[in-house]
Amino acid sequence: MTTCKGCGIKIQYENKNEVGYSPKINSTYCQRCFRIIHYDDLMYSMKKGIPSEYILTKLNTMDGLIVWVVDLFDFEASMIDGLNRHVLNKDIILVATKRDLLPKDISNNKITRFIQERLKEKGIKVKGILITSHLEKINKNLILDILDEQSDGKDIIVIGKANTGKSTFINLLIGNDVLTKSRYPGTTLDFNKIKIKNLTFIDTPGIEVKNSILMLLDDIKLNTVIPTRTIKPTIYQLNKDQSIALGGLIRIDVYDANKASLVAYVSNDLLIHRTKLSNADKLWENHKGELLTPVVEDKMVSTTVNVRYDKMDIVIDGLGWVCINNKVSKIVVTHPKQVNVTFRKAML
Ligand SMILES: Nc1nc2c(ncn2[C@@H]2O[C@H](COP(=O)(O)OP(=O)(O)OP(=O)(O)O)[C@@H](O)[C@H]2O)c(=O)[nH]1
Ligand SMILES: [Mg+2]
Repeated sequence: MTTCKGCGIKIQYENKNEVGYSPKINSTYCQRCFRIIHYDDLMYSMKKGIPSEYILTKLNTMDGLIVWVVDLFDFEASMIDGLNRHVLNKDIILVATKRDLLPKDISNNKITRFIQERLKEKGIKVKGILITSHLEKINKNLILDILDEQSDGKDIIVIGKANTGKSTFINLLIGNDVLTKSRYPGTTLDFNKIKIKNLTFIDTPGIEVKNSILMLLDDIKLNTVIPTRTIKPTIYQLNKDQSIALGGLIRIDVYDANKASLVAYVSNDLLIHRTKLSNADKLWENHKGELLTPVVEDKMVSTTVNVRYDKMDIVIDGLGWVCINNKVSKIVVTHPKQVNVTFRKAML
């Protein structure tokens, strides 16, 4: 059986419309990977990733070191509840990717402390944390040495939610884009073994992300919300009652602000509008889909919160987060029903 070098799927020559198709006998890549790599053409989008049961069941038949890849920009959506149990308590090294998207003036120590605290709250135990970025020159050999030591001769199984950067991370260690990566979730289709020096890595399909805004946006709209460069935080000073619109996707109403500050960490291609709360209903009624864009077709629901920390993040899976300090009495977040919103102690 030949499998595709890019995505791990079994190559087949019969059915054009099924995954794994290749028109050429003896190809090393399937047609879909070929088109993603050479033309940035996705052909068809798997979007959500593979159901987690398939991946976790298969994982349980394997032995090895788990490398768990987490996207620093989309951290909450990267979490996997009960991870230690799911991997039958194998050792886990956490690799936090996309460091380049976060502001440079924040130290890696601060990010590491945030991760440690969040993992503690989630009850997830890992043996080590590595912070990486595909844009920075990483010390490949150092990382390979660490993984060599930790894996103790066993396979290194790279897992995580869809689109967190698993295949990109392995490519960094290879020093070449052998594995297929793409900006859409659901790129890797099956377990895919690859040797780097004396180590055996296994790339795996991303575990499906169910409640992310990325699932609701078409490919064109995705380009507005997925950041491709370091985020420049957008800062607002708020007084009295104010409303902030993140495109036509999220509305944040702030009550009784008293020199409050609100900082948005979202793609700089996403338009943000601030208005007096008393004008907000009209703005949404008249301009949703025009001035307030992009929009998704989903029922909008509201959640009311009080600020529980000095600084609190309102995290929207797939979109980023907004940090607000406690100089407000109440916040109402209106968001698409299917999208997860988390309130956490500020990350940065
Ligand atoms: N800015 C930034 N983008 C990254 C980084 N690593 C990966 N990406 C981007 O994230 C997207 C997903 O990368 P992949 O390597 O395909 O992610 P994956 O986890 O293998 O995805 P699936 O196979 O779908 O589960 C691509 O657009 C990458 O270019 C990084 O360090 N920084
Ligand atoms: Mg992949």
